[in-house]
Amino acid sequence: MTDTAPRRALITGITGQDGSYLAELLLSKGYEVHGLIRRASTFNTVRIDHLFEDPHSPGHRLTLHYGDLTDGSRLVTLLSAIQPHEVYNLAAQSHVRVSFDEPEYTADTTGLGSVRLLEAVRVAGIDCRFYQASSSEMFGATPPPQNESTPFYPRSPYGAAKVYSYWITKNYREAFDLFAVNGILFNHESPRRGETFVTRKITRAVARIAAGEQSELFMGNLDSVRDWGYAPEYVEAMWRMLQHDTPQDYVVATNTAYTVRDFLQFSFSRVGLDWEKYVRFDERYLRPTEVDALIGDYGLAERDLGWRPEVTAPRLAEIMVDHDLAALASGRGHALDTVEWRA
Ligand code: NDP
Ligand code: GDR
Repeated sequence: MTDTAPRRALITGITGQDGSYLAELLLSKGYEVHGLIRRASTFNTVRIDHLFEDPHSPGHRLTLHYGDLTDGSRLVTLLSAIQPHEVYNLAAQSHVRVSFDEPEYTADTTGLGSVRLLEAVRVAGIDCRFYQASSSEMFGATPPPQNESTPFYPRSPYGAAKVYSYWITKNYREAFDLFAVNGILFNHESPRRGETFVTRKITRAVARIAAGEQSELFMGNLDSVRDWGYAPEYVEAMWRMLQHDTPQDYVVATNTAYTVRDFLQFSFSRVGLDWEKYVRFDERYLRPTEVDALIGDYGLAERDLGWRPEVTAPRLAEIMVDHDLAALASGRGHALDTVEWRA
């Protein structure tokens, strides 16, 4: 390869919230981007459709490949064919509440999926840098603030699976001298956030209530404290971790703390409504074990990577409500829109 050839990246989970923003970032930096997508009976690429290029067109830089983190041999053939310089493992069954319903599948995808991908890198003999999407959920019951030295105490099958992936990534770094890092990201949101995560569930409901299309919003535990950041800023931190001189694990957070109740208040007040008039309790949204408080400390990422966040929960709620209002007004209220990037 010559110095002028583009760098190649493989993103698992490219159809998800983070995968779509990361693909945009890497394409904007001149990368050739390859994404792993799951075969589905309907299209599942709505978050990246605006990036799609006809594979017949010369110079196209985004290529999608069918595959699955549960299919190890496919990962080997894919890595051998692509020969990426950077691999970002973002794929996962990422919903904490759902992980209690599907613990074994969550372990298979969110846990074992990571070792299948690492092993594929090793077996295929790829000289690449590897990013693992680790999570603040690993801290679970350990009180905040949480940093890179905080002990893990997962409180869900999802959290436990992510702890496995964290350690196996670290083990491949130490055992095989692989440049493999864990980004321990706290909750991050955007207009592309999945509709069953709490922030997006709230902002979509606010838009629908403001438009007279919905009258109630059923919620679970409003007392949870979270450190919510903005997804486009967080994918920049992922990329910076792989450009650093040495492989190192980093917390990515905003160091701010708000409750679910606060996020309700920020979101409803954006449209001049009082949230208490609309929100009802439904125990189906409670978890068997809850993570009460996650508040990060991004000091190491700031020192080593020069990364710092700008958007925190109050502004995030405005961005998401404004987007969902616009989407509803234009008849796209159901969609995970990428409209802000099409403009
Ligand atoms: P999403 O749920 O939006 O995206 C998950 C992605 O994983 C989707 O592309 C999904 O594909 C894919 N996927 C799921 N199962 C498989 C599988 N078996 N094989 C291949 N692909 C699969 O997650 P986010 O973008 O929010 O998060 C990205 C990663 O970061 C996840 O690993 C998540 O656990 C982790 N994380 C997220 C945080 C957050 O606040 N967002 C915080 C910390 C960590 P499909 O579209 O087909 O379903
Ligand atoms: P989380 O995000 O579990 O932190 O995991 P989620 O938005 O699902 O929940 C945040 C908090 O809100 C409470 N909550 C509700 N949650 C949902 N989804 N729906 C509700 O109706 C509701 N009512 C209250 C929850 O109990 C919880 O305390 C996210 C995911 O993106 C993970 O993949 C990621 O690893 C972590 O963030 C960091």
